[in-house]
Amino acid sequence: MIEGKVIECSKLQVDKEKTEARSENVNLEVKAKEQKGKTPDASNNEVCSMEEQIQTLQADKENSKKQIEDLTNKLKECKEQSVTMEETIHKELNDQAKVLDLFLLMIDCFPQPIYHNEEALYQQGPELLFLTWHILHLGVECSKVQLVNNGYDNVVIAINPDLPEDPNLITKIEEMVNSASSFLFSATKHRAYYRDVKILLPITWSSNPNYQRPTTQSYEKADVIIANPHLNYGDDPYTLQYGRCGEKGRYIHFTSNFMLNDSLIPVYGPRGKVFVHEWAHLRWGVFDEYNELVPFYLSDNEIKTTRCSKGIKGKTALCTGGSCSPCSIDSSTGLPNSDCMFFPDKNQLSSASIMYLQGLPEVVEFCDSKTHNPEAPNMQNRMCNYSSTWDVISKSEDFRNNPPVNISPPGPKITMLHAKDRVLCLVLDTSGSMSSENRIKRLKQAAGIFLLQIIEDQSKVGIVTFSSGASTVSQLRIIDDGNVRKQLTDLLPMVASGGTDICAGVRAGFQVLRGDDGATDGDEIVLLTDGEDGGISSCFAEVKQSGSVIHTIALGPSAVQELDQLSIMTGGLQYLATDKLDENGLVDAFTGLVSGNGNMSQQSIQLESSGKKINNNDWFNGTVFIDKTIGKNTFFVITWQTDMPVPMVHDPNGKTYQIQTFETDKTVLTARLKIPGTAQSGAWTYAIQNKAPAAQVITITVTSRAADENVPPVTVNAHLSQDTSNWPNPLVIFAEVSHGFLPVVGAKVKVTVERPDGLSVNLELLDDGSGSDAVRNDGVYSRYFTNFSVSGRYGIKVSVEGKNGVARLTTRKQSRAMYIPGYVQNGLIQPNPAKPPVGGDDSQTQLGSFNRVKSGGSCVVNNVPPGPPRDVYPPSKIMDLKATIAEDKIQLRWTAPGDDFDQGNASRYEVRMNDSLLQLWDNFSTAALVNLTSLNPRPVGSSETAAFVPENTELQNGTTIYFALCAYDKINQSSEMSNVAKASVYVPLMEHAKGISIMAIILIVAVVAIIACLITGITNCAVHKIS
Ligand SMILES: [Ca+2]
Ligand SMILES: [Ca+2]
Repeated sequence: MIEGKVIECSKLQVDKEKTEARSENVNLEVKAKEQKGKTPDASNNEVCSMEEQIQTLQADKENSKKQIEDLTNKLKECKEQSVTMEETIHKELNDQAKVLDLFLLMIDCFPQPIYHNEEALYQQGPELLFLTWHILHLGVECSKVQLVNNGYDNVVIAINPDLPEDPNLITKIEEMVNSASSFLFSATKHRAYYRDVKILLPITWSSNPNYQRPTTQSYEKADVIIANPHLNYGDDPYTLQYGRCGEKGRYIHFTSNFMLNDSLIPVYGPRGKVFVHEWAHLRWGVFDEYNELVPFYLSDNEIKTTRCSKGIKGKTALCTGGSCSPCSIDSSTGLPNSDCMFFPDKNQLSSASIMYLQGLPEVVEFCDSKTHNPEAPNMQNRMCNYSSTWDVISKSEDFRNNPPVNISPPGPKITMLHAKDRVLCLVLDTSGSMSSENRIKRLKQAAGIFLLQIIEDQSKVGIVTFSSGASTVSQLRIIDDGNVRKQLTDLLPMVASGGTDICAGVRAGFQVLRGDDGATDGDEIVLLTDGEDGGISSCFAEVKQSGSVIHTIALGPSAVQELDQLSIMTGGLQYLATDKLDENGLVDAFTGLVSGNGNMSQQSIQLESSGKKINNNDWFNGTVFIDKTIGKNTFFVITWQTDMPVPMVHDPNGKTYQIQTFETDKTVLTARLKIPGTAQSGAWTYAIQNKAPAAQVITITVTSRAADENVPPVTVNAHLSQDTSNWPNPLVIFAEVSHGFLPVVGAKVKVTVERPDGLSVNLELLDDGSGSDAVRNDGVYSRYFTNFSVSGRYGIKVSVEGKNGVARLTTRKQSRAMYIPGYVQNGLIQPNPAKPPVGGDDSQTQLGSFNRVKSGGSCVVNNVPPGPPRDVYPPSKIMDLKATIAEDKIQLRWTAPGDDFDQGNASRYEVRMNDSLLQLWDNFSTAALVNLTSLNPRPVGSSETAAFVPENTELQNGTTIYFALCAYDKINQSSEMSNVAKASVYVPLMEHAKGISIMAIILIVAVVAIIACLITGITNCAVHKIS
């Protein structure tokens, strides 16, 4: 072991020493809990439902107060303990055994948010608790799907409004769900089936008395989307999955051609089986076991197909135009040349695996620990640490409380829901505190932008205000022309007084929402408050019953914390708007409130949102790029504090819009310019001069809509990994940048985190496949956030800038069902039609320069300890280690992690090697150490290289060495062990035959870093050829 090592760098989850040591602590804990008799209900493990439990607890104050107190006290105790422990650890660095024990105690304390089901975690054993540290940023968005008594409820399959009405599509979906349900039941070994599935039909389809109204379901939150991509890239079914192993994905996407065209069944397999393949990506966070970029690998100098299980038999061949020939071998690598494909036998003896070839008739199981192929250079091994898919699936939350049952599951109940236009009520706080910080006026500015620019045509909108009581300002009005928008804006409140009764406002809002059809199902409330209200939980039950969605906006630092529970329980958005005017948070909240119906051409898009304190006679200048995908309904809105500034806007052709072309409102302190027609694409500049005698904050907001209803605009979806959190759990900030369904890569994504202490933190989100970013170049940009100062609400704002020629479209490469090239039947290869070439190649669609700004919502973080921030975060796991052998040297490459996950600078590395992958994985700490003492870690995101001549290992033909490393931070906290990189020496056959000495020839070696490079999509990473 290395001197001074606190935390052993190894495969933490199966570390036996720790497991045993931890068990004792766990037992003590459990006993203590039993004595107290205050164990939280362990009946449901779904995080969402835990949150609901908390909500219920909060609602039922009598019973829950004590429980919450107990839990809080325990956490406090733990944290106090942990401070002491941390200090002790530093003192006792040399006593490794003691240190280990202390650390184990520490992890007892840390990763336990109150809402997490502690009892269930303890029962699962220590490794799970340890895992929670890493997986707590579970899931990308909280789907409402639940597995209860072995049945999945509330699975939503939504049809895109662009698809023409087609009853056959409904039939095909029903068939798919029915067959998937029984297949799922057998694949999960009698643990799960689909019980309740809802198909959400678009508003454009004709109505039917059998269709029901949606409640909290929407296209945007659906588990499965049926839609046609704007650019044709084929019909591969895929899951948008960007979490780590075991984390949920966002949605499954099927094209209508996939659903309707039966000629694709031989290619992907029966739809029900494909659905289960994708469901495993979505629900349990497992990955594909094939690899189109690395279809073959060498094992003991034999060519193997990248697959799971190894029991799948077939032939390799090169097939073109229906005729097949044997594959040639690349003499430099020993691997088949490109275009060589593996054709599975139609009939197999092996029944695994669904994540490899779900289409084969005999494949009905996931690879488990017996059938798993840990050698295969695939995503599953790389992302899930060489665990089998079934190992990951069987440990998922779903199956903690759903043991196998001996029943024959009933067929799924399938309900049709018919989407409708938005029905929405603004429920606005006018209590006395709203007069401070100019809030009431700012509310009128921001809500005005919502009513005039954001809310979609044909929506119905009402307005309610509340203070000590509630009053209805406007019943529902249909937004069918500019006049209604204007009239509603004029009704926005301007006076603030009285107390804060949020529930009175919500109830009055429900009353307004009933105005059209007597019901509140599927309707929306936008609830804004700045105040404390002890009675907020009194309407939680009513809210849950209402079937409506509540979006919350917390204005200022004092808004009641339980406010967020209303949005969490209804699946609404939650925003923080601080009083820092230059952040423009209140406007960002309102501009984020767009429809989730999937009709992108209707949606308003925010391009710019910024503010600045400008001195007398100084200028506020900037540039906004309007790209070709947008331009209709383009507005420039300017706000100020005291005196109207003088704005000017120049279009790309040099035309200038002067103050006279703005519509100004000196009472609400707003000037609005509407660009007629479709705004010219290109660079628009603005210049605003402060004419006030003193400095004032001036803000600018630019919004627009799609230029062409058939071309989706470039959009950003920004969100946090969690709705609520407990220190020290890190948050992960995500931004998906896309054009239709295609990822946009190469954009610059900046984020501002507003902290409750009033300070902001700026970060850049990255799409580089390191740190929190699971997949490189997938258009999903992310970063850890650990810079917590005090408990309270943290708000996120994301700005995306695309530069012409740098930002570009790409295709999705991950989490797809495999396109099967053909089958072997009776010894003969029967090829499927060749996969159609992917349309819309990267260069075809020029995006040009673009700007987007989007609020990423907010998250309440509790239990942040007082005092200066403590370092409890190790470097993030290195995911991209690659190894190559050149001559007699081995070269390693990876991306540097930070001191705290992906922030800062790690302090040292520990690199180890072994000739067995599994030995290295299982016993990292005892594997041979590579001496790299001279290597000082570079800043996070830098590329690191290390070259060395291995000691005691002769590099000869067939030699395979595996490498892994850990990074340590300044207080010696270790990252998880990296991916394992493989380097093999392959001597070209020709040279070998000539009898040339191995060490004498130039060995630029073969299969390298396979595991690491799957994601990069760079082919030269796969095979290094002799030059
Ligand atoms: Ca990414
Ligand atoms: Ca650290």
